[in-house]
Amino acid sequence: MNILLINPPRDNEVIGNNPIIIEKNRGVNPPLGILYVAAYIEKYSNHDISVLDCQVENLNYDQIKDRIKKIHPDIVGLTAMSLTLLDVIQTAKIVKGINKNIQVVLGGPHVHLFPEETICLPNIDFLVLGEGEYVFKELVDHIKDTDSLEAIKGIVFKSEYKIVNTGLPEPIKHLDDLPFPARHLVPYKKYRSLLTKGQIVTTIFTSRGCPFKCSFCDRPHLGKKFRARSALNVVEELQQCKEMGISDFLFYDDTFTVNKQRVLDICNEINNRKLDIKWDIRTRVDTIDEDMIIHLKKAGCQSIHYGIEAGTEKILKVLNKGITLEQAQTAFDLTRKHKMNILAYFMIGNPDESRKDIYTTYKIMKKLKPDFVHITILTPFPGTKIYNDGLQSGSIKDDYWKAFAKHPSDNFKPLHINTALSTSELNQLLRIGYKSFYLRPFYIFNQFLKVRSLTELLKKMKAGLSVVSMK
Ligand code: B12
Ligand code: SF4
Repeated sequence: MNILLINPPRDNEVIGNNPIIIEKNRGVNPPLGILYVAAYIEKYSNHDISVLDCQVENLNYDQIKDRIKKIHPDIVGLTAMSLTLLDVIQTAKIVKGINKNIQVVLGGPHVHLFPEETICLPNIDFLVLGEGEYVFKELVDHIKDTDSLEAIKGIVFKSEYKIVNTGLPEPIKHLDDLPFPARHLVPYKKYRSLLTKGQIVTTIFTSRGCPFKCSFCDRPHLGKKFRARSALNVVEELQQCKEMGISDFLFYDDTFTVNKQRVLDICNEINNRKLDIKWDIRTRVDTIDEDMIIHLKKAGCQSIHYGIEAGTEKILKVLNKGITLEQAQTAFDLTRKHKMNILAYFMIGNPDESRKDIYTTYKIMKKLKPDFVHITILTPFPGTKIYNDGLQSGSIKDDYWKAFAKHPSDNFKPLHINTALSTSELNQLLRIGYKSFYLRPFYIFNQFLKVRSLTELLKKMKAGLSVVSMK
């Protein structure tokens, strides 16, 4: 079989409740999910596999059509998130327009949340639920043998007049068994990030699943159980990337520091191999300590991204964040003490949040002294506790995500959930938050003192201008 996996473009991405400037200025990261699936197929089957990342190649739909025609696939796999569904559907339509016998398979978080709705959309033949590596290989091995499909756990398809859903697959137990993402199948030198200083960047996942229960968050497809790769396996992947010319890494684990010993082992192994890499991590203020920070710093970790979300204990409780502002202050002080950058995430428009609460959050945000902040208006995602509670209590009138999954339309706009403030008030408060943080003379002065290159200066100026011009 000739298999093509596609990361669709972002032309019709549904924009949440945030100014486009925030959503679009993210840089382009490798589509790790399909690169994992591709690596597995490449290593454990005789099928031909290629990957098309329409985002990094900046392809329009005509160009995508030409590329698919050239590759001549028998099977096309697409990765689907709820907000990217329109581009997924458009790409599937192009595939079937080229040849209706090409089998279209969808995977990713959206299909996991809405299997029945998604399989009924036009031009879709199969869904793969949960983690795709094992299940997709099983599916492509047996795709022509329709009688054996029902025995494959983790797929959804239409059979005569019924929908067959074979149920969720078991989470992959030993992540070390998986081959590293097939970065060589995409133009990996093109991935750059706003957060690194203009170098080639890649993302890496060293664990799957987050054990915490924040009410606004759902990573439906990777499960709640924290499953980690061994330190040696992680550093092997870093070394492989280094040999490909990649030295900058975004560790995209939901919470990198769940297991302290593993963090220390990864850091020590990076140092033992003298890898000389730059990286950053995402974690929580209650799963980190000074020992870890010292090790991280020594191993080249440059910045830590912390989700704080709110500056009042009241809203932290509503969000079930499970952290205190005291823990936040301690973690930030320690991170700063060891001269690492801090990016802090905040949200406004949370349930039960008043204007006064938001101003308190902004006060705390400045008191914590992160280097950068990322503020968004809370979008209740499908599958989250906040969304489900809203539906149950009636504060969310209709299940609008389900309706969108059934009939995706380009005028869909997910609603915010705060009843005290209107959308325009929240937008105005968001601008106030950004400007009050980034446009402080002291802050600007400090940032310019830290500039080390012209590229960095230009990036900072561009970022600054986008804050000034936020409408
Ligand atoms: C890194 C990341 C990004 C990166 C890179 C995205 C990318 N192309 O990979 C950036 C920053 C660009 C990004 C952007 C967005 N992201 Co994002 N992102 C993530 C994050 C943190 C990790 C993704 C990842 O690499 N996972 C690791 C791999 C191994 O898992 P995976 O990608 O899910 O893939 C596995 C399975 O899903 C499946 N699979 C996936 N695709 C396919 C395809 C086929 C054919 C098959 C068979 C299987 C399969 O197999 C894979 C291997 O097991 C997740 C959270 C999370 N923990 O997963 C959010 C997440 C996926 N993002 C999310 C969202 C909403 C977005 C945005 C829409 C954000 C926005 N606008 O606010 C944009 C959309 C950008 C776009 N148009 O592509 C949501 C999706 C929720 C949903 N219901 O769909 C998540 C779950 C975060 C959340 N809110 O909880 N994101
Ligand atoms: S917000 Fe972060 S810590 Fe909370 S459940 Fe989601 S990934 Fe885990």
